[in-house]
Amino acid sequence: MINIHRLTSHLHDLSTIGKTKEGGVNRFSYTNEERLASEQVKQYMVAAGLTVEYDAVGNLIGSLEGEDDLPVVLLGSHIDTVPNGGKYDGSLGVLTAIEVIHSLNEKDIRLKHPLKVIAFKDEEGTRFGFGMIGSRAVAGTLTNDDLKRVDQQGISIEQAMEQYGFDRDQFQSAKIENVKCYLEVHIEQGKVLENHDASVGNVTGIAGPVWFQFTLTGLSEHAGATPMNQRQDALVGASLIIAEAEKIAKEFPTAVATVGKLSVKPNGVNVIPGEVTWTMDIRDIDKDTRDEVEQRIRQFADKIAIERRLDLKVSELQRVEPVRCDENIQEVICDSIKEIGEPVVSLPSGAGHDGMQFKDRFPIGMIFVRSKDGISHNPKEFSSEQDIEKAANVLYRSILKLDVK
Ligand code: HGY
Ligand code: MN
Ligand code: MN
Repeated sequence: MINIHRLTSHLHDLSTIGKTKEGGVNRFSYTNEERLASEQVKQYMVAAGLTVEYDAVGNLIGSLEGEDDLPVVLLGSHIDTVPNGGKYDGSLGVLTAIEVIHSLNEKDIRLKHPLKVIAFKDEEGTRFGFGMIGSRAVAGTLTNDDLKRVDQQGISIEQAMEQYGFDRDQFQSAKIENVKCYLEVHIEQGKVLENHDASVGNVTGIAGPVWFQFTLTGLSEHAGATPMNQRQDALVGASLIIAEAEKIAKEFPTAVATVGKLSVKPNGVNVIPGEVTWTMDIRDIDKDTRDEVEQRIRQFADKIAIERRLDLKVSELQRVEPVRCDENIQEVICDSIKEIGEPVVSLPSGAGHDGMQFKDRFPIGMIFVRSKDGISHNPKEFSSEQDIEKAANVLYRSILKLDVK
């Protein structure tokens, strides 16, 4: 079916762009590393027989005409990364989709539906703390306010777009109409497939993340001269809140709460921290559960702020609702997995993906590839060539099945 050697060589070559000394990858949106990576993927798309363009926000889009004038099937993922990320997260989905089309074209297999492969801009949200810019634009849900989000240097998304050569006033033209469905191959980033000794999986739904920034402000004072019972220590307050967030999340089987970033001011050994800022990522596959975890954490934070005479500010960075994958597409994926002689494992995704942005627009489906030890967002991220080949062939078969549905 597909040419696994071509696919794995593309994966390897792409992973060298933005490579870190720890063997990970740094590729953040609207940066030079990401531009180089996009241009490399563009070459793969052209070689596969796709007509390639950048849309108004910088999504890289490879298009293949269909035999008939039918709604378009969207494929893709992202090539931006988290800091020091792995080489499979996102990139595998983009390159696998390109490889499937390359193989279809090599076999002169013509599809009735047009296809588009998209490398979505900024799925991770690493630079602006606000992710899925590209898929929001394609869904038509990106707003002017969204473009005002800024990075740590104070550069806004719209400024970064302009610097990168995109006209921020055209961003609404990135919306894609008349779509049949969206399909994405992605690494699982967890241990479920490994625990089932399965190479590939059918995704039932995607947990929805809500991201907050908490800022606690107390009083910076002398660490030696200030008695313990007279302090307004912002870091002790933050620590109590963070520890409680973990306890609350643990009460629910599929809920997660993570503090990924934290900064202390003035950050001196002999100074009581006057201000602490941290992020909180809260998720669940069920919206009501996620809302309950969120409420309880925020109530506890309010309590700590009052008790310790601290000022608490909480700002929401992004809120993405959990989404179910389409039943028909799941059936197609499961049938394709059976056809290649693999066990069918269906599982939810704890990680977020671009497909969530299409929740109210068109049906989505996802194919997971086993992650070794469930590790991801880490240079140790790994999926085997055998598992990747199976997932690519499941995508190949699923596209053919959906083309006649
Ligand atoms: O945060 C996520 O779940 C994804 O990696 N963007
Ligand atoms: Mn990721
Ligand atoms: Mn990803």
